Amino acid sequence: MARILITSAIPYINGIKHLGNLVGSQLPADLHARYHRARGNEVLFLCSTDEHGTPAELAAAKAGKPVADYCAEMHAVQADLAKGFCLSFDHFGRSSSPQNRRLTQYFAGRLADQGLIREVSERQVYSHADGRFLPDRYIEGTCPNCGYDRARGDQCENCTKQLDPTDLIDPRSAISGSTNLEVRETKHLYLRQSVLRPDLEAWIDTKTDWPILTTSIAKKWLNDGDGLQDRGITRDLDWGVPVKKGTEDWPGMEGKVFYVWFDAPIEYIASAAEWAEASNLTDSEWERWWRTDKGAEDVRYVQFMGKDNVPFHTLSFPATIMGSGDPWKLVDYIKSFNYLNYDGGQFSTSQGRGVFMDQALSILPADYWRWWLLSHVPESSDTEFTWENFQTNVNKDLADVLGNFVSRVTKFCRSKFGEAVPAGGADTPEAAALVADLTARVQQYQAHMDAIDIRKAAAELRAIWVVGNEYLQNAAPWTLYKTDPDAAAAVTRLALNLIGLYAALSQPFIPNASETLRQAMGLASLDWPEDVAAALTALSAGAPFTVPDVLFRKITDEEREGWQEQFAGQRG
Ligand code: B3M
Ligand code: ZN
Repeated sequence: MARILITSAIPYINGIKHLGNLVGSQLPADLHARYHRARGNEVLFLCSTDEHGTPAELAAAKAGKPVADYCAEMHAVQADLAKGFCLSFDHFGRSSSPQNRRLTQYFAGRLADQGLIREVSERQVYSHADGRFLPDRYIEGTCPNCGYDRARGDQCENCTKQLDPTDLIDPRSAISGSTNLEVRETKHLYLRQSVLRPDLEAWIDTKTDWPILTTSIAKKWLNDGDGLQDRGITRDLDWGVPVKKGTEDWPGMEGKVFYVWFDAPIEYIASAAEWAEASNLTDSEWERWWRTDKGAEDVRYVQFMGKDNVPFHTLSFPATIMGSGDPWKLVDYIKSFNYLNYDGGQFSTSQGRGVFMDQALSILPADYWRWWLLSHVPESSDTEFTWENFQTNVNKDLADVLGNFVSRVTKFCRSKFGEAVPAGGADTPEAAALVADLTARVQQYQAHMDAIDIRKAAAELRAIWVVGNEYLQNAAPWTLYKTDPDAAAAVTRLALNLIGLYAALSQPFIPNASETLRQAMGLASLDWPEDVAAALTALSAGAPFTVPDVLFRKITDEEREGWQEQFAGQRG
């Protein structure tokens, strides 16, 4: 049994996420977690909300709430939506947890002990109109790298370059819009990433199996020289992890907090500690996932994220881990994604453009979204969501192919043989050919799932559904029944067993439909078909079943047009 640690990039607390966010981290991570659990592996799947830094402060100010209250409320909202989408986190933590505070301060202390922190008297942008310093997202301007005119002080969304506020051309305050800014001196801690550059480069060079998207971004910033400049890890903000050296005060750093991108990845570890506490487990139970001196040697650690998060996960966080000198687990595989666009433009949280998680669930159940999003996940390039494509694919794949198969088989059986698996008849050469074909296809499906080639896996799963339809169409038990009821019974028995097979194989993609099918087929559990031939005899003659309600309904043209209109503007 393998042990797989899975983390999804932790979503910012500043509002409900859109489908582009969902498909770029949490949803594919869930697919991977469900698949490995189904294969009998031991999985720890963690996510959290990213609650510090300027995104949280700005959103709370906009909502007119104290930031701690705002974060608590939004965490509950996001946790609820995660449940709605069947995201099977073992724990959904909070980066504002005491565990993360302790670990973040601990790591800073370790890095300081190793001589990897230096104090820098830094020039920071101060806004006269706002009466405060403007770190990170509090400031916007033109990107010096690509010329994008809405780059933020921490990173350019357009070219992914990590920035400092003073890098921006024509800067303005994100709070007031004021350009009456002044650069003032303030003292901050810098992580000496430049010292760790050779180690990071050697480590990245061993990752020859990683997606090109991941390694190309890592190498770009590694070789640019820029990506590995020493980086400020503290900020002049109130909200965040107070700067401490382990448990001790840090002279000169009073009133400052750690930078959100310093503490956010550490929350991956803290989330495991939160999980142990919430589950009444000892520390050694989470440490066996995270410390190679305490059992994590054989853990495979996989991270999921959008491409804009890659520099922080390939360089900054590994620098924290390596620099600590402790035996923490480094990531084994980073699956990163391009962007999902919305109907001719970008999804945008700040502009309220696109479909957001709560809205999606209010119009259709989770499986419809999960299927479309995962089968169109932006793996090799950016992808576009259009309502036409959504309607076409959902209707075809889910309603016509899978749903229709289930409905025909169960209804036919009920009408001719009753609501139990029929006896009689013998296996035919066609049935044997079907088993051979499916055995090969299930192998392929597993290979794609193992490799996290999600689109290929979805295509193979769809092909597996199609093969069942073709078998049924050719065997035509409704005709056969008139001349040879026994032979028709054998076909029907096999087709009912196919439903059970589909339920097990489809569970990582469409868990609710799978559960409906499991119950309808009277299966105690959804066992992975390690042996396809055996799986197709799991339901033996006499086993009762029920005809499930419509598994997937079709999206009508009127609905599609209505939604197109409803989601054309900004979110209200
Ligand atoms: N919260 C950015 C994002 O949601 C950031 C990810 C942190 S992962 C440690 O895209
Ligand atoms: Zn740029």
